[in-house]
Amino acid sequence: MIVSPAFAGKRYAVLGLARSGQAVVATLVASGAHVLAWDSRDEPRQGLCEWVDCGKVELADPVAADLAGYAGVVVSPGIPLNQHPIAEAAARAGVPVIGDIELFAIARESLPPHRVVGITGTNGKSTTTSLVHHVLESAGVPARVGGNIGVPVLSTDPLPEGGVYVLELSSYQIDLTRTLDCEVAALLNITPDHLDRYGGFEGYAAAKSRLFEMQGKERSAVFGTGDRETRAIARIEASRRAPGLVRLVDGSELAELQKEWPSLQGPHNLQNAAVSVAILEALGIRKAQWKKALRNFRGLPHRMERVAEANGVIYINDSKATNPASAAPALAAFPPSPEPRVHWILGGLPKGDDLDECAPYFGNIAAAYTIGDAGPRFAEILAPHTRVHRSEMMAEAIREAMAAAKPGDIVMLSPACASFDQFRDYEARGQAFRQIVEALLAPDDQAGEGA
Ligand code: UMA
Ligand code: ADP
Repeated sequence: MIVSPAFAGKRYAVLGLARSGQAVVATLVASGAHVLAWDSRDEPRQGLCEWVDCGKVELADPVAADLAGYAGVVVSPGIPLNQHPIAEAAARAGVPVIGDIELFAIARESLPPHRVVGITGTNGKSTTTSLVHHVLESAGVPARVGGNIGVPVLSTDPLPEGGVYVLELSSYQIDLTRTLDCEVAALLNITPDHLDRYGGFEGYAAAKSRLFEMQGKERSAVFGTGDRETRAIARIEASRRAPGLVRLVDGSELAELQKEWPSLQGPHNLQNAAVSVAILEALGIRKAQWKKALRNFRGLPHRMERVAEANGVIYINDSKATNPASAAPALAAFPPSPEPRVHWILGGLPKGDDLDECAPYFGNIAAAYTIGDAGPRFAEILAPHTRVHRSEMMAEAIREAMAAAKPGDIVMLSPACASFDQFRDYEARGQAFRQIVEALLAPDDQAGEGA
């Protein structure tokens, strides 16, 4: 856990006691701060004493408290500040509203000398964050991941001198951060997302650009080139920094190498790899070091994860592709050779009524297997283009795909939908895919009978 004398004796209110809020309370208490904490749900309030010395925490709603004299109100990223009364209560008392990443920025001064990489974007953040981390570790540089990837940064153990914190930052987290001066900051892409929190696309893009505005002008910045908004932010940043500190990468210089990276296939992963390499070079990692490490990167679960290979057929779990825009690059990754070879399992709780983003790659599909609520609509869209099996359930879809696939084919779950109609979340859906594939491939098909 990260602690800092910078918080000692100060007062903080903490709103939201899930993963990031718990790490915030633990850090502040261990650093000697006075903490007022709250969550709108009973459960996290009642469970407080299980993870912190609750004698040192006052439980009360900061919206109703007198916040005069507080050093900050620390809000969880999932709390919608555009609607929540805490914003006004804090403004009335003249207290800044911040998040866990800002506390980390404040604590940096008392940590051993280190560097911070901040990675944001609409898609590809987790992959890029873990790839940068993997290469740093392979090169012998002490490194940690933290932030939106699911590891609250304050819960990580401080790195020794020379370490690098690799932070995945959502726009919500950036909104709550004021002074994080990343040695290297990166923006992969911006496409419409989370618009309910920003009153429109412009507000969302502006939130992302603040990561770069917080950097000193001697710092490095890396940008993808795939969309207009990202390029516009890159231009502004290039105009205020010395030449060479801002890099725009389109991946073309790495395209030849991509075939050597089994876990980084598809055009989206070329973007993620290119941004990662530019970040690593800004940190002083040499080509010989990153080239080797990219080959043995294993990828993250549920993102084009190769879960099995049998009889010349590859099984891929891309359960994290929860909308057509993120399923499209997965389809694009497997062009015909010479026949179409993707057996595409898709469906779930739909986010829209079409598959327009995937349409350019319909020619890559050998057959489609539809499941869940979106099944009937997707079957209707795909029927003119390919053979469609209305499988309804995941196990049936896999069974049918396995029977149809020939050596050289790909059986891929890339659902283009949320999972909540049939599964707890995208992770449970990916897990189910893997388990069913493994069971059906088991030598005497134990699962085939009775299971
Ligand atoms: N709460 C209140 N009052 C409210 C609303 C919520 O008290 O009015 C409480 C809830 O009861 C709950 C807590 O606030 O206990 C929720 O906090 P949270 O949603 O921020 O959850 P955390 O577990 O702290 O997770 C957060 C990030 N969550 C979000 O941004 C929504 C996690 O990103 C992140 O991994 C984690 O901190 C560690 O840094 C998740 C995410 O979904 C993966 N991110 C979005 C995305 O990727 O699209 C941005
Ligand atoms: P994030 O953390 O930003 O949600 P992930 O790395 O977890 O991103 O990838 C989530 C999904 O988004 C993947 O399954 C993939 O289909 C898609 N994806 C990944 N990288 C990109 C990218 N650079 N551009 C577009 N889509 C991407």
